[in-house]
Amino acid sequence: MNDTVIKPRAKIRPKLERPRLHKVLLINDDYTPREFVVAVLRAVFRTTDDEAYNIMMTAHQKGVCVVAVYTREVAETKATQATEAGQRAGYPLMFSTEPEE
Ligand code: TYC
Repeated sequence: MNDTVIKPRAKIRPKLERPRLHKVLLINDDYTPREFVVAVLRAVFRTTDDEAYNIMMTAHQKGVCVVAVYTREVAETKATQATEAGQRAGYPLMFSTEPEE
């Protein structure tokens, strides 16, 4: 006789935390031409011309503007690429990242 009872096992579904998102910030400076900032925003962050212009003007007027939020790796890569584009052109254009909340 085989009295082994096989209980249906509940699916194991560990609760996974969503990865924290990081903001990419555009910092104003007095030297980088406006059109250059717009071009970098379009190329690296894939914004439209209007979005890029509004982000650039917000940083220009307030000193800093949030460009977008991504997972940490993507945020850091894009901030570095965008900052390096400015450096290659001889401008002090600066992007940084910070974790959200
Ligand atoms: N302030 C710059 C100028 O007047 C333009 C600019 C805007 C530069 C935003 C950087 O993050 C920036 N030419």
